[in-house]
Amino acid sequence: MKLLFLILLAVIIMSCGKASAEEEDSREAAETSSGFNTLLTVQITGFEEVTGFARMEIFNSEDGFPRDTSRSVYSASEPVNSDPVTFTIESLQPGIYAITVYHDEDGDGELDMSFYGPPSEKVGTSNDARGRMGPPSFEDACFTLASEPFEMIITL
Ligand SMILES: [Ca+2]
Repeated sequence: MKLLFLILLAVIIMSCGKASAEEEDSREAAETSSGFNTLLTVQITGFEEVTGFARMEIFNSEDGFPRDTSRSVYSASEPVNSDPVTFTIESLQPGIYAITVYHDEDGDGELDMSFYGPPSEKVGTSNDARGRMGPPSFEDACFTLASEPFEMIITL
């Protein structure tokens, strides 16, 4: 039973990575042909205080995920006026993505880190993936954006 689970897990992880490589090709093809985008709606919930900003970064590979914002393919901020905060993204083509969000409570535009390492502001990741001794991996956080509108909820 445990073995079956491990095999299933391996297949899931492999399919995510494999699809990522294939998606790279199809995305390039899409860019040169249709330029077709898929509507992605992301709701962020779990704010402790209704203050500051929710900041989002979307990556299309493990390169730079989750903290190197210069490697992300999409960035957005919304003021936190309520819980949840909703992001509507219309500029992404079908592909494999992973999302990171954080609650920039003090509004300084940066994820504050505590003295001993981990973030002192709340963070969240697509699939609600959590790292054990650090940030979650792209493989755990990635999802497929197909041609149908897609909705996701991320809990901080
Ligand atoms: Ca901050």
